[in-house]
Amino acid sequence: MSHNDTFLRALRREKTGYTPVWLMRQAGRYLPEYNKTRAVAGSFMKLAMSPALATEVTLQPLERFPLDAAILFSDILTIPDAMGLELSFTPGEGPHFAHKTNDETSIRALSLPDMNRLRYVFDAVASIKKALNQRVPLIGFSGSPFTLACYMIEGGSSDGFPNARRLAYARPDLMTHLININTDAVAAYLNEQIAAGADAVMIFDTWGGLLSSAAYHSFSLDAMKEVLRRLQPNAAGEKVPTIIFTKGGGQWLEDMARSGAHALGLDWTTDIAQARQRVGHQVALQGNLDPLILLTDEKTVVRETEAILRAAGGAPGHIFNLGHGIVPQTPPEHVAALVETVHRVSREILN
Ligand code: 1CP
Repeated sequence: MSHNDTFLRALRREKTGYTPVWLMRQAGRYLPEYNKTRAVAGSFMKLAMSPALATEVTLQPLERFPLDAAILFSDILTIPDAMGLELSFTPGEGPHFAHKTNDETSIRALSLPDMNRLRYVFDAVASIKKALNQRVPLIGFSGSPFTLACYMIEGGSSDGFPNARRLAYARPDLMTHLININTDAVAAYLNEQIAAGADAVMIFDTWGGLLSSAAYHSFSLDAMKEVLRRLQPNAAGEKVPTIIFTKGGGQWLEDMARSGAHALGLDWTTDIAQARQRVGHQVALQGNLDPLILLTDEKTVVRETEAILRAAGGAPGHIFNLGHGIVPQTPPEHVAALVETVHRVSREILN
């Protein structure tokens, strides 16, 4: 149990004195101290593969802002890297795989990676937990089976992932094979993070919203459901709360609410008051400020943050977050104003 367990209580839709807040990509390039540590490490992967440095950067945003959760510093693409695709990141250019899996031969050659190749991630979880010393809960995470497949098929980042979408429609059998392997890998990976001490886990389905509704259900949501079904209790024998986030998934919230997840992450295009009406009180909701609002001015940040808190209303089960990751140009003072506003205004609304 953490000293500040507001985040975990909100995930379980219990009453809290204020709305907890954490931010997607809260450790990252908008923080000068992150850029410094990354330069010392030499590359993103060297940073992620060092449990000591990963711990250092995970804690950096918590030293600056009174955030209510920490998130493991790692990346979703560690799994395909461990499958042998050889991941690298060049500054400003995003992820790149030396090998792609975009045809029958390369996809059939894939198999579940040895979890020992991902030991550095589980060691980072254990190291961060120790350093946090129960201050706030630690979130573990993975990409969704479909979102991982997008990067594996394109070999890196892409505008719209056309090859992944074409494969899903042209060769549903091959796509299913790839998704099944990723489902096994994601479930094993999250279970290791839970065993190492993660207090909650989140599945990032960044690209599920690119699919047709039918393909979203068969290639993304069903695979996330299967992962959730396979999650094991933690060392204390407790079920760990879960969050699923499909960017662009606003039209499927009712189905996502029946997935078995404790909470749904919302991007900024969904009205959070309407989302609550649609899903009722089955799940907690996490979100959903447009990250670009952090590039405006303090007055606008405060006004828009308040608007989301009021739209979320006084019901238990809201975790404040951005609708997607913080952009690198974000001034840290605007993040400070956001966190202060969430805590101050939600105390008025909830009490
Ligand atoms: O505080 C945190 O949240 C840090 C941990 C974290 C997480 C949860 C990082 C560090 N990456 C992620 C998840 C992640 N990675 C996602 C899912 C969430 C999302 O949609 O943002 C995705 C799609 C990735 C893939 C990835 N890794 C990208 C995006 C590429 C694209 O297609 O647009 C990038 C730029 C990375 C590198 C990366 N990962 C994390 C950081 C801080 C960075 C910046 C890299 C650097 O320092 O060079």
